[in-house]
Amino acid sequence: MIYNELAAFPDTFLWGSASAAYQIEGAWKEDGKGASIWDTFVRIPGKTFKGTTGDVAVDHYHRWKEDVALMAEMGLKAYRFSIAWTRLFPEGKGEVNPKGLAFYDELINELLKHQIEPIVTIYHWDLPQALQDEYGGWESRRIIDDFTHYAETLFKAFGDRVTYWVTLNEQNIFTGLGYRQAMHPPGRIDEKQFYQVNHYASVANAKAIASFRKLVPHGKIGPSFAYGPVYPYTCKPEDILAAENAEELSNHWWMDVYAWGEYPKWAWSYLEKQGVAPEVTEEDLAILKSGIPDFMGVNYYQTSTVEKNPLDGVTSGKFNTSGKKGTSEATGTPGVFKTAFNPHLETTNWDWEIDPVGLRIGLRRIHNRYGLPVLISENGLGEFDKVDEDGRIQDTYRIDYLRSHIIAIQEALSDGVDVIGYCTWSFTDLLSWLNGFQKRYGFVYVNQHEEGKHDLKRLKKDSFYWYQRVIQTNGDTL
Ligand code: BGP
Repeated sequence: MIYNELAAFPDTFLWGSASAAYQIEGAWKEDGKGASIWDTFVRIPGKTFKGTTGDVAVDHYHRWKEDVALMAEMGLKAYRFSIAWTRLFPEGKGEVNPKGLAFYDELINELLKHQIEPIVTIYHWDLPQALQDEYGGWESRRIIDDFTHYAETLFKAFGDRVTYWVTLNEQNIFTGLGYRQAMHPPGRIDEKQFYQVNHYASVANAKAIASFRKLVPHGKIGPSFAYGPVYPYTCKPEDILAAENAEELSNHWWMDVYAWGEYPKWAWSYLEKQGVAPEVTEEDLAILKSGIPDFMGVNYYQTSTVEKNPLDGVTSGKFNTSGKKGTSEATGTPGVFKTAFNPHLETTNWDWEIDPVGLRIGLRRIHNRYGLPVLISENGLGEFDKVDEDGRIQDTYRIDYLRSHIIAIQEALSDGVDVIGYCTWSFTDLLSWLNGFQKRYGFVYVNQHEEGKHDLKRLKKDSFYWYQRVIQTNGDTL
């Protein structure tokens, strides 16, 4: 804190919450929906926690009215959700499935009826399996036109009512886990492919934005980037350099391309020497420059602390997907950086560092480097929740987490950063991709577990009432 008084939240501030289609909808084969790469992947034994799937998820497809009623009761100003590409185009392209379109049309109208601003995510990882089978999905340049066509269909259908749009959710994560760690579909480890896939995704992102300008001239659009601001472990120059390397390779590699249509220089030359830089055409570069976003969407969960990594050092380490503290391992790129445990930060049971100051730092870095407004499109705490005998869920730890992050946003606003909204992750509990239903994020508890049958009942947690008050007072009462 460096001020006597913090800036107030603007009246237009979007107090929101977020979700993603695969994690909430269920109804995976209903009303003409096609299979996505996640529908396929979760069926491979050993890929998800206790083999959980999104076949039912939290059944939002059938309970969306009840869920929107809860949002209205809370007074939510904005709700970010994603559209399942496979509901609109079961095979990824071709004729639109009218039932898929109708589902989202009704959802959007219901939100607007309650003065809840819809924030539509176009792609939250559930690529049509048909496109993966036909040409390798993101591995082929052909994805650019199919993605743009899918996005244009949405712009034409909903652009009259939806102002805020998110193009790709966490491009860095779905490509990293999909092509570097083999933890997400399509489950590969191939560094060269990883960078090529990213390039096509960046071009698709820019092309969709360029088209948005024509189809929804008054709308606002941007990607959601999973930003983990990097700290050096010590003030040793070698560690500072490692942190610079990590910031450039893990963050600027995406954000520079979004905001400027350019790859960062050192990272490019390093990757070229490693023989893994993507193949890029002149036309691609022009498209990248033609699709600059209105805001940087940021999904913030934690910072990352790094140190020098020798040439024969650490590569990829284990992730904690069990909720047993202390089971994750350091990861790194030999000669470039490796992650280190930050002794100044508490962690969650999944070893995610809790660092609200890191959010302020990240917001300032984006503001200073790119001059773009920021939409915080995700932030939240995944924990085990317990339902008391009287049906109460006392998630004080979640309230503490969210409160400290909201204060950090207010500090960033006071620093001059233009933050347009805050979407917590998540509104209801939902399926965590690799951690099943036990890792909960919602304001609304959903009785759904990995084993046995459950009634999917919705219960308001203590945090529900807390956030309701935050919204009512526009952030005055935290
Ligand atoms: C982000 C994703 C979300 C969500 C969240 C929490 O990376 O955009 O879809 O899942 O992280 O992650 P997890 O479920 O792994 O705890």
